[in-house]
Amino acid sequence: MDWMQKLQGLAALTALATTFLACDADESGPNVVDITVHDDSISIPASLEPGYTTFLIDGQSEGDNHLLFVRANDGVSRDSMETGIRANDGSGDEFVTIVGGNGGMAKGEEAEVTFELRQGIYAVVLFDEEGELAADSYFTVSDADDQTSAPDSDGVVQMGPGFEFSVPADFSGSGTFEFKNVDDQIHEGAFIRLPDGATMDEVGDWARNGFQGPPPFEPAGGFGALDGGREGWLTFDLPPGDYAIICWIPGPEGLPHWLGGMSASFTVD
Ligand SMILES: [Cu+2]
Repeated sequence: MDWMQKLQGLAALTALATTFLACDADESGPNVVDITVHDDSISIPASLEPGYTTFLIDGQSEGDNHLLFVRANDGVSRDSMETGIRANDGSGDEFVTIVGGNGGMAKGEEAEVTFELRQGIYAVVLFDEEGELAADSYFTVSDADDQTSAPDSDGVVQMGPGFEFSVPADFSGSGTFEFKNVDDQIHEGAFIRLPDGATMDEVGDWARNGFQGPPPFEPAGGFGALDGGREGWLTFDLPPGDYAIICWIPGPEGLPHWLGGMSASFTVD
């Protein structure tokens, strides 16, 4: 083999390697991070890579295991963000963007949610049933190269415009769905399961009466809050039953958006 053949061989190998690398980058999918929710703390790595990130959330709190992820807006320090979050009076809202989370779920349940992280300072926050701050953890996202890609999706659950969900016709209680907030305000896509015979009217009465007493439904996960214009993905597999996807975010007069129409019922056979 002369040097010309060797060079051609090398060029072919390089082309092959480049193709493989391109495929890899294309099919890399999201980074994966494990999180455990405890009663008064949240276990999460202190530093993460940027890009699409799947959080596998292990709910070990006696409460709702309902996490909210926020990113400090550019120029906001970690201290300012922490002070705003711990005040828990809405004063910190201007410091952060709400980038995702999971719907409430019972102890022992797990959630799989995906959204995009970019360089910056983040917090993950847990509230108890009374809306008090139960735990907050902070992490940074580095400026490493983003090698990830978005997860494969079975369809899109659109939130908004206004108090409205658009759910795909084949939405049947399992798969990976993109949750896309096309509105200019915050929404969420929480799942609730209605026990046999329970109705959404009863859930509505419970909410209008100030959320007194045990809720007439079971929390069943779903996608947590997202600021307007953002998206995330939820991978889920629900047991058979009657469900609704609803938005609990308070609207006019403090009543949740779903009482203004932001709910959709579905059945898992
Ligand atoms: Cu909403």
